[in-house]
Amino acid sequence: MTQREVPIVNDQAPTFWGSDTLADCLRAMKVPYLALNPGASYRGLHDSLVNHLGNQSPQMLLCLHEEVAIAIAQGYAKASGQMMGAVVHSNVGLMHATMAVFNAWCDRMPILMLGATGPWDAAKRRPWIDWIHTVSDQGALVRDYTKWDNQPGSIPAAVEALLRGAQIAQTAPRGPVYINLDAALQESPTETLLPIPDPTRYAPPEAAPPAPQDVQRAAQWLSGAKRPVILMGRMSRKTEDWSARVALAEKLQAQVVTDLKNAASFPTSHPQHAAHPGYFMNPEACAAVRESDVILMLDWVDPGGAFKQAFQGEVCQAKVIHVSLDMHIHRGWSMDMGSLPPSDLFMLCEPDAAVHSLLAACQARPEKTWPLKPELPPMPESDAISLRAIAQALDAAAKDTPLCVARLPLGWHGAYRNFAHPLDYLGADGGGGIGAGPGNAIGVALALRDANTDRLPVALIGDGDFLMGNTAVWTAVRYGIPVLLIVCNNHSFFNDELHQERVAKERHRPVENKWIGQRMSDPEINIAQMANAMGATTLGPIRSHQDLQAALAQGLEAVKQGKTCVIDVNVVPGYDTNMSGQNNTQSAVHKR
Ligand SMILES: Cc1ncc(C[n+]2csc(CCOP(=O)(O)OP(=O)(O)O)c2C)c(N)n1
Ligand SMILES: [Mg+2]
Repeated sequence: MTQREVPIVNDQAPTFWGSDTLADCLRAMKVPYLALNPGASYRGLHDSLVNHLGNQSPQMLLCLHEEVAIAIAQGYAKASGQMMGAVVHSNVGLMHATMAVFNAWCDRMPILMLGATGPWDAAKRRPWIDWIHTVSDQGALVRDYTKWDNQPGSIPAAVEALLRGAQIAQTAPRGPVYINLDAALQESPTETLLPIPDPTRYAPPEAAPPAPQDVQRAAQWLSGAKRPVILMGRMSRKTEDWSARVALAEKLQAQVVTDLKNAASFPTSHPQHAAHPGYFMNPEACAAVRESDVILMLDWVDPGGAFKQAFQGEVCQAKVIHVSLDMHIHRGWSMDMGSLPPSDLFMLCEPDAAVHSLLAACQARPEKTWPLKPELPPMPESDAISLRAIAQALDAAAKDTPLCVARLPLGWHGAYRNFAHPLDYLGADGGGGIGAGPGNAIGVALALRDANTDRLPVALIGDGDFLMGNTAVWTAVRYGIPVLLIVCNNHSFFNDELHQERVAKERHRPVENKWIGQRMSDPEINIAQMANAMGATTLGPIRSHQDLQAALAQGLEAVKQGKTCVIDVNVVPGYDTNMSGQNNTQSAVHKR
């Protein structure tokens, strides 16, 4: 037996502890990692992970903030489609975690989140600290944005909770679950370890196929349509699903709309891809929807919002086929379900399952020619670096090396870069909670590292996003996770300068004041130094095009060598895209 399998035992002490069985269960369930920040409430489990399991399968990933731990788990699921775990300490760790839990919830990403409370048995509480870290109904802190939570009362019940939690989290619509392990339970001595049931018997169900009569009806409408359009929202990372989506769109000669909130789902350079993807629908996307006679909506985020943008208050006359399981997760607290769409046929199934069935059932429509997407105007000559300049320089630096873009900054325009593979782009944070970028990117990079691909993970991150979640860099360095973070540093929470500008104009107040309370200057923050202090390879601040080109080449090379690299690039404040969600009837390509 290796040292890992042998607990270090003291003859006077019982051989095992309640948390040893929980650790065994996590191993049997093949939870690969537990991203965590420590705390006494789960010192029992912590000990079992280290001394009973040897910190392997699952391996702990120490994080410097709970929000980062959850963001890493979210990123891991985004790239791999697989679930990992996280552990957060009592009420305080859970409170830190909440923003990231909400992001994962809105992003429909599975996470097995464990937590603990001080002893529920008040007689066992240490003075003061166990009292302030024990709350009634701790799960209530996250209940409105987790799929399930539980506080098991015994070790067998905790084993069942882990198996059930994993099953629920990984069943669509997916999402985080929270299991609160009483400290006293973890620390209860036991003579023998409990046998763990075979986890494969508690696996999540296979995606159910859509009802055949629904498929027939949808296929009839789509095959007979004059101008079908497909809105592709939350789709899988599987290449066979990607190919089926392309085949369906081509068979139907349908226009396709995608967005930047979600991961890549269709080749953006395909002639049928109707509009450059954005966080909001741009005029071309709206036109494709407005002019169509049959709309196939595949788990689109805020489906009713798409109609509002496209029809501007008019009633949609097209037949609408809505494919989504998302209503199963809609509850009263959060409005992340978006606006209610009309649907003439509602297929309650996973969108990719519908795509495969529809591909088989639809008739081919005659080939059409497609209008070209509007091109961006030529990039203005300027010494200052724009997001667009970074996009071009990254293209040039990467050449034929496949990248996985784990994150894009808010001002990104969909025309800057094409996506041709499910791993080319992995979507946004889900809940619009700034600070997720670094953690998400490092979770993505961890999944790619373990998948042994030669695809290099790259994230383009706003400086505000980076500064809120930057300590994820240390975790990446600590665990040898190769990733390139390009910080698009406009020294501002610039998105909100635009909001202040809008308000000032509306109120006839000085627009020049829009930066106050938004800019991170005086003193300027040296992001490269921050990342450097955490052990990353760093470049920057980059202030010229020439240095940018060299830095990106160097950064990609560093990632190939297995390094965590952070490049601080000074960019001019300004967006090529409309990020307010308002006035979207005007061209999305407007001047800075
Ligand atoms: C947790 C959280 N706090 C505040 C906001 C409001 N907010 C939205 S965008 C943004 C600015 C983000 O800054 P940065 O990442 O630098 O991108 P930039 O706006 O400069 O393009 C802020 C503060 C938010 N969405 N989430
Ligand atoms: Mg910024």
